[in-house]
Amino acid sequence: MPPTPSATPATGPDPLGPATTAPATDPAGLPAHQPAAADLARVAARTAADLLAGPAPVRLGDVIPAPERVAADPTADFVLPADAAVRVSLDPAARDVGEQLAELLRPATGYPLPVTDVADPEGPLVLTLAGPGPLAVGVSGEVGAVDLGDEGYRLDVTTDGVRIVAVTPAGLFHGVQTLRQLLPAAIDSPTPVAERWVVPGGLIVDRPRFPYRGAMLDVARHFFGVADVLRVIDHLARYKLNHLHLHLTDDQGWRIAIDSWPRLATVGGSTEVGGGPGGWYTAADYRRIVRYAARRHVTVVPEIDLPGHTNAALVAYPELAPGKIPPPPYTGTDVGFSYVDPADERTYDFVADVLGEVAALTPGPWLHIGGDEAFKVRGAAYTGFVERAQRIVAGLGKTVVGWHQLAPAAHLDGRVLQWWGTNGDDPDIAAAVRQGARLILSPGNHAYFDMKYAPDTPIGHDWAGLIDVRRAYDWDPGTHLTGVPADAVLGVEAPLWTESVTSLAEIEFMLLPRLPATAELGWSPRAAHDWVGFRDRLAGQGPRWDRAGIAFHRSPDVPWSGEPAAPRPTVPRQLTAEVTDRASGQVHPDPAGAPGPPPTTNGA
Ligand code: TNX
Repeated sequence: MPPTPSATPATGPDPLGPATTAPATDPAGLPAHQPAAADLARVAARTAADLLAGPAPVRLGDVIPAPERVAADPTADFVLPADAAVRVSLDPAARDVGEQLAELLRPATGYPLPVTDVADPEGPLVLTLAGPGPLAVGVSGEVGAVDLGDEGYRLDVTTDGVRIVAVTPAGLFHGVQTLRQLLPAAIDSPTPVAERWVVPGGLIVDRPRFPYRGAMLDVARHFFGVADVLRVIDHLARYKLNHLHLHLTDDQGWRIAIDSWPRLATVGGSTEVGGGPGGWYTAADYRRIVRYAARRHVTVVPEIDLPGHTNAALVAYPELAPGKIPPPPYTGTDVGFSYVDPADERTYDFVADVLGEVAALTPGPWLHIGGDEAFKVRGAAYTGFVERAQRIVAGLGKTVVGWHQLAPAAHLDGRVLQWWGTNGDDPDIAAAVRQGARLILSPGNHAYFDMKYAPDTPIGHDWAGLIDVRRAYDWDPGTHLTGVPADAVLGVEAPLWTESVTSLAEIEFMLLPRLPATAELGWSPRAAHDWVGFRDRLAGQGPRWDRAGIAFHRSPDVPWSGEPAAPRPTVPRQLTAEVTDRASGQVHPDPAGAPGPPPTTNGA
């Protein structure tokens, strides 16, 4: 029951101001005189406000990824007032997080939300950078000290306001994403909504399980413009994913301008799967992506796939091809047929020039050199090539990342292998880890979001199986690989290959709702793993995506509630290409029966 106006505590300030006349009451409590019209209006307004009151619609723990510790206090809910300011520590990066909080809240609330670094610890929204070291916390009666580390945060909600404390701006940013999910779903509306902006009371202390949490977008099979990539970064940031891996080159297209080898982009970039026009990023485009990501505390990991998956480069520069024979452009979906000539020194000039330019454009520490499915470069020719490429990367001051096929090449300090197998019993990987390799886990049968959800979902492959939301969620990066201890696992990544994905709506359909599963595996403590709880929290994201106009798949294994508040975004077209079953090497005609690529000659 909402409280009646007379139940308002006498001690608290009346938000509607004092009444103009204090009405006398008779012994039965009825007004002794006819109230003035102004008084009636005041009571009506007050009653309406109180009717809108009530418990917060979101519970403090209803967050993805699940926070490490949550102590709800239902007596401490906070309602954001229209005149709130965002107060931040005197630090440019912290201030920018405050600006981003205001930018997130302004459209739906319509509130001005000025951002200031004038201190007022009592203010309604306060973001504070604390010094490093353990922070005293008391959650659920348990008192202790927690080291928030590079990305952790503490979020306190009391009736007076919301306070987020972190050691780094990244931690503040993650706290802001939590706050966003604690507000009613209408906060994702792009236009003002009449809503009581209530945040559930209590305390959250949170930090990630793994330092690397990411997604990959293949911009080579189909090209996606800068705006699409920025929108994907938004989705990552919302769920505290902190790496965007861009698969920039493949047989069907070369997507980044390289000054010293200009035809890579102008010639190699002009094709894509299915014969479309392709495209490529200029250095300015790429910098824009990197900057946008960095503001959201997301690091870009560029991949130049070598020595295989290079047909587009060979079309542009036949001198790199074996026998210097120019290949025709390729717009199908086969793999494993192309390679740069590992026996020619010119190839290493190319590798050094390309990796040098990409490294110079990339502030993050990683440089991904691919290494997968180079079926025609075998044995010593392959390991010799990889070892030289690894040394080039190290010489540029970057850390090598490569697909797990790199494992047989000699170990290089710090190198990271990205595992995409489907069987966690892989002795080569266990051996590489014993030599010091760290792993990013992208199990094909759990994290490959180019796999279909179900036989009848319109786009995607199924060579690694069908991946519904539960399958995306039900695995443990800490124990997934035999002989690989959790501390060798740098983190998780969900790759989205785009042979069958042609638009932003299709990217979103494939990523959502599975991407939050990867995010939770990478961030939340294992003890928080719980399918039913996750499924129910995930259902709460649906109305947010609807409000934001995001085209997600309404997976039947999630209890989505209600109908969207805004018209649903376009659903993906029916698949128009054939789907290659990589495990069997078979090509399956798509149900729609459209002409497809040539048959696969090599299984993975
Ligand atoms: C395997 S995983 C590939 C890609 C394909 C993908 C399709 C990996 C490193 N290589 O070339 O696009 O399967 O699922």
